[in-house]
Amino acid sequence: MNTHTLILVFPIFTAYCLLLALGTLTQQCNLKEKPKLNCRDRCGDIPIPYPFGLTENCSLNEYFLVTCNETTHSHRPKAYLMNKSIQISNISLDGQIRVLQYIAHDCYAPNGTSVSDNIPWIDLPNHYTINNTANKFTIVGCDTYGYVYGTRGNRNYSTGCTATCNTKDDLLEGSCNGLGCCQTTIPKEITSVKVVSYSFDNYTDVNDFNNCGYAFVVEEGAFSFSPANLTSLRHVKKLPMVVDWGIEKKNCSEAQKHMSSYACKSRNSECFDPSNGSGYRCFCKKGYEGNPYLPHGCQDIDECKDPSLNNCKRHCENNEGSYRCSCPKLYHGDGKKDSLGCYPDKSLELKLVAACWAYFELRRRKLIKMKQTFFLQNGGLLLQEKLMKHDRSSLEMVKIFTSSELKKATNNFHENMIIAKGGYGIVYKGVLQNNKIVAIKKSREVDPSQIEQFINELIILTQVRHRNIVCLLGCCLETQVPLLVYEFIGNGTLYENIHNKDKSRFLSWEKRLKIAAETAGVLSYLHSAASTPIIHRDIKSANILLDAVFTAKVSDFGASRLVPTDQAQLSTMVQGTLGYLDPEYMQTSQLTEKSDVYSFGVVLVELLTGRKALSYDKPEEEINLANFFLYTLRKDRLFEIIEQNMVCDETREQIIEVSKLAKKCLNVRGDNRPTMKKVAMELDVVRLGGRNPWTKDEDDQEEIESWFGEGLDSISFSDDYNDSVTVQDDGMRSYY
Ligand SMILES: *[C@@H]1O[C@H](CO)[C@@H](O)[C@H](O)[C@H]1NC(C)=O
Ligand SMILES: *[C@@H]1O[C@H](CO)[C@@H](O)[C@H](O)[C@H]1NC(C)=O
Ligand SMILES: *[C@@H]1O[C@H](CO)[C@@H](O)[C@H](O)[C@H]1NC(C)=O
Ligand SMILES: *[C@@H]1O[C@H](CO)[C@@H](O)[C@H](O)[C@H]1NC(C)=O
Ligand SMILES: *[C@@H]1O[C@H](CO)[C@@H](O)[C@H](O)[C@H]1NC(C)=O
Ligand SMILES: *[C@@H]1O[C@H](CO)[C@@H](O)[C@H](O)[C@H]1NC(C)=O
Ligand SMILES: *[C@@H]1O[C@H](CO)[C@@H](O)[C@H](O)[C@H]1NC(C)=O
Ligand SMILES: *[C@@H]1O[C@H](CO)[C@@H](O)[C@H](O)[C@H]1NC(C)=O
Ligand SMILES: *[C@@H]1O[C@H](CO)[C@@H](O)[C@H](O)[C@H]1NC(C)=O
Ligand SMILES: *[C@@H]1O[C@H](CO)[C@@H](O)[C@H](O)[C@H]1NC(C)=O
Ligand SMILES: *[C@@H]1O[C@H](CO)[C@@H](O)[C@H](O)[C@H]1NC(C)=O
Ligand SMILES: CC(=O)N[C@H]1CO[C@H](CO)[C@@H](O)[C@@H]1O
Repeated sequence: MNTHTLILVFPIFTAYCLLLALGTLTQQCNLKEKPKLNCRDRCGDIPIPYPFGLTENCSLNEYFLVTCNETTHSHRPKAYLMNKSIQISNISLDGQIRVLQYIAHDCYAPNGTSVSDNIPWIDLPNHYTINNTANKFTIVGCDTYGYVYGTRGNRNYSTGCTATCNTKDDLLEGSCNGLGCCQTTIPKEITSVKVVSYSFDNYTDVNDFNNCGYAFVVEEGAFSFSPANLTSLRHVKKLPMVVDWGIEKKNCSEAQKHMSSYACKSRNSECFDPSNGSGYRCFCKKGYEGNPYLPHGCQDIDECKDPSLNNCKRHCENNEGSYRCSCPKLYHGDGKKDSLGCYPDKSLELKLVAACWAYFELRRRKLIKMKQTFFLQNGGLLLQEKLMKHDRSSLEMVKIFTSSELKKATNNFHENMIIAKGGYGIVYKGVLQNNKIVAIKKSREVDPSQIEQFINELIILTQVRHRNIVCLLGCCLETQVPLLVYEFIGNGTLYENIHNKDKSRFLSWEKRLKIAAETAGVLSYLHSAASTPIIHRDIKSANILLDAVFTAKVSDFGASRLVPTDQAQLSTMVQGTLGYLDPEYMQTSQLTEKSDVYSFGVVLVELLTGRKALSYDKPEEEINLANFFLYTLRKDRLFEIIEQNMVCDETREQIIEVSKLAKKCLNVRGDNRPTMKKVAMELDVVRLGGRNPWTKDEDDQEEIESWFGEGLDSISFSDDYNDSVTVQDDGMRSYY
């Protein structure tokens, strides 16, 4: 694109980007429906949604009038339906209320005379019926039977059950089928109930542990029988019962004939035909939520905000009443999770969007002088340059956070929020506004080389997504030092989990094997599957994070390098961590993916032995774990250094296999080390319990000579490993 075209297209970009910005603005200005003007919408802590109301002008009609009694000082305010004595504990717009109803009790003195009893009843107003599936008639007692009487229209119904027991030992917690407790369903669509409890023998036989019987209609799930209830119910006055409500005793088609009185006021509401007894109800249409009884009550649901409401893979566009899956600008496909998804689409558009973005960066820098300095200092240009070079819409995946957002999340980078400190910087725990917990990495100093590492990590992590790689959520470049925002991995580093005695107890051999296999898998992926091979360069237990189920998550790509596909080797400044560092790379500075294999070998040994890669408190020959491990292998003393609590008959074979594999990874010559792909495959084979088909013939021959204290030159190697590998390896070669 030459400068000419740029000048032409920029105004168009401006308009385009402004439109995008406006789009998000209108979405944010979501008008929330308020209750009717000047109407209170609660009674104490009970919400009172329209059509219910606390005054006549606030409720749809007298049937939805709620009386709030706030005069009792010692108790919370109580809500009553109309001006009757029906107490309400909850109102649901789905057409139900919860009513607190008295329970019947019937109590006797030890000599068999009645002490107290009551027969409560409830008579519901029009448009209310007792729900027959959500409630159960219940009897509690050991010498007890009882009835529930109900009326529907002018018909009477009654049903009942019997609860007895001889000793308290007969009773079962949570069981209500005749022993001390019985339950039965109630007739449907009744509008009034009366409950009565009777006794067979005035509790004379069971008086030592039970002298009362109880009867009540209760919401199923609100009462679970416990033997203690034989006495404790004496002090309970009311229990909840579910009551259905509707608007008028009409069906929908009838109600719609009189629009002025039709209660489904919201444009996006639907009428629901009545069940007998209660009237019709209103619901918000699919894709909307809110109060269908208010003119603007049903509001569009933003399905894109909640991943469980949409099935989009990446890009979700909300619209009135529904949503649409699409692909970001540089992708094609339908964006749905289960079908095509999105595929990268390298086209001219990519360059246009990149240019648009660059243009806005330029503008922003003109406007905000402070942030500009930081942005530049923090590698903003470098980022732009790399993003453009890598021809990917990496921007899609990375959110640009504002500095204030992250300041808030970390309580202004408070000390208490620090979860890790290292040479690279400080990692804080942060809580974003949506309560999502994140880890925020902050460079220690304004050191250009460190900042470059940050940008490097940013670039790399935008190129790869993998379940075993810590997920980068975004970055912030407008602070003095750049900040990277990651998903929060809760269970610490592998290093802590191995070397902290309290934690290592939980790290069984099985889990260690899983972690090893997952780490190998992801390294194999980075080396081969990713579009441009990536060498991590700093594999160590401290860079492998674990989540609550011990899933490995490789992190810290600050030192990583993208290897151009036409170059298998890359000459770089030697970087890494002592103890894990590939000795060959240390000598030659030739970076290949085999350096990661060596470092991974050290991690394997760490998992096997529970020892640190370098332990200066040990005798000299044991300081370097890799060397010491190879030494013990040679002396056939492997099990002397294996973490003891892991060794048993079932694991012994696997431990030997993994040790052999570690030995191969630690080969001083990179060429003789297996590829990460092969390591991953072998670990999988070990995990699945099978014998590895390509290792069985080479055990006896010692392929690695000791090299401590000696120069590399004086060592000879056998190449038998390579012979057995080439066939398996063909698939890999094609990537390079
Ligand atoms: C109800 O509204 C009418 C007219 O708006 C008003 O005259 C009346 O006082 C109101 N009643 C109550 C109880 O607020
Ligand atoms: C509120 O409740 C108290 C105690 O239950 C009762 O004495 C009082 O009369 C009630 N007030 C109203 C307005 O119903
Ligand atoms: C409420 O009580 C008043 C008088 O106390 C009565 O006139 C009115 O009819 C009652 N309303 C209902 C719906 O029962
Ligand atoms: C009231 O009902 C709503 C909707 O059914 C429910 O979410 C809420 O937890 C209930 N509140 C109480 C106090 O039972
Ligand atoms: C039974 O006991 C109650 C109180 O325990 C007493 O008031 C009543 O008189 C007694 N009745 C008889 C018949 O003993
Ligand atoms: C049970 O009590 C009732 C009322 O107190 C009394 O009439 C009846 O005789 C008593 N029956 C027995 C078996 O004690
Ligand atoms: C009774 O309650 C259940 C559960 O809440 C509900 O699914 C059902 O529709 C209700 N019955 C009526 C007639 O409203
Ligand atoms: C229903 O019971 C009530 C009293 O509980 C009684 O007055 C009425 O006559 C009964 N109706 C029928 C149809 O039996
Ligand atoms: C029944 O007993 C259990 C256990 O003591 C208690 O938690 C529960 O609240 C009781 N139920 C009622 C309704 O009193
Ligand atoms: C609604 O009710 C009217 C009268 O009760 C009846 O004629 C009509 O068929 C009903 N419509 C439906 C859809 O049930
Ligand atoms: C309403 O009642 C009538 C007559 O009792 C019955 O035929 C009909 O099925 C009932 N409708 C519903 C929705 O229960
Ligand atoms: C720090 C932390 O979250 N530790 C947890 C690691 O995982 C084990 C097992 O799931 C938990 O018991 C620890 O609390």
